[in-house]
Amino acid sequence: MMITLSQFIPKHLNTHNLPIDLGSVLETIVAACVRINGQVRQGALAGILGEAGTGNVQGEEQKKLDVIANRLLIDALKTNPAVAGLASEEENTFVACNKDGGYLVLFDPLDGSSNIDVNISVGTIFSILAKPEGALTTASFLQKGRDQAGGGYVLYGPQTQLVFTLKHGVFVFTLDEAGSFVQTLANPQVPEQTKEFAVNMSNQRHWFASMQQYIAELLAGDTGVRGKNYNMRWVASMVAEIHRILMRGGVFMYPQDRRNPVKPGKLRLMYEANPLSLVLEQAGGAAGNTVQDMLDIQPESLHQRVAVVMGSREEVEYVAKLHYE
Ligand code: P6P
Repeated sequence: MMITLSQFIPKHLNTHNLPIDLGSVLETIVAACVRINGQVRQGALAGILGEAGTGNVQGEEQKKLDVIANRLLIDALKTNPAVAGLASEEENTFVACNKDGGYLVLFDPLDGSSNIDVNISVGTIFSILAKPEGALTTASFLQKGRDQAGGGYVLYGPQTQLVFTLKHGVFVFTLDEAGSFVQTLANPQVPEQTKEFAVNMSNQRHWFASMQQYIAELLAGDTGVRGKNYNMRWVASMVAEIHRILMRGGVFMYPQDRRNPVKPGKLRLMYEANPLSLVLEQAGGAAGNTVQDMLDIQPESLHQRVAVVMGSREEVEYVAKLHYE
């Protein structure tokens, strides 16, 4: 008998003595994602493909669906009294919601949006933090990834799937034809070893030496020091890559680039790397920026970027060792 999300949440909260409001915040995020799913799957039929004609704080061209997804999440979260504030990849500053709320929500409303117009999987990534005592400021959001109350994503792929953790395991739900998320997997575990890596090889000449060495060893396969052949994937949609890794192992990297040494990486710490790292660690995987565990990084700004290596523990630790030597 399949259990729906609305049946699962109260049982999970009760089993692990988690606050009711935490479950309520998760349900609000998920309800907005069901609406985003409806928009994503209409695509051209709703005239919502292509550029919005606006840019975001990242200096990126916004897609129409980026703007739609962002608005759906903000409008939904503002209606939940448990949400004190939110931060979005698409918003320059945080957005105050309900002054008595106990939680903060950070999100990338539509990750991988460069893939939207070519019908490749995209996703929503979310992070839930407890709101610290006192006035709501940007500093309220700058909490280490290990202190998240929860995190996860919705993948708009061949199936629409919700994956999340409230720090007591990872759970996978699939959206059914009636628009309900039904649990389809409990506690997936990331295989410790892998033969599959994901990186954008076109940047290879711009990486630092230790990353170039690591990838060269993978490419050498069974003729090199690693002694086995590797396969490669690159979807250019982080949610899709991380979901594949959660399901069958692998390692995903977006390394620092020598073209801009002051920029630590492309991906964002607070609403991409941290929630996905929490899911992977809860599933036995690992995540870091090649120098320290991702979840131990002390954030300094809302939109800060970070180098990313995440997935099967053996590979993440191997990369870190190369960077120390
Ligand atoms: P590139 C999408 O824009 C994203 O933020 C991640 O989802 C994805 O892994 C990465 O950037 C793709 O970057 O440089 O290959 O386009």
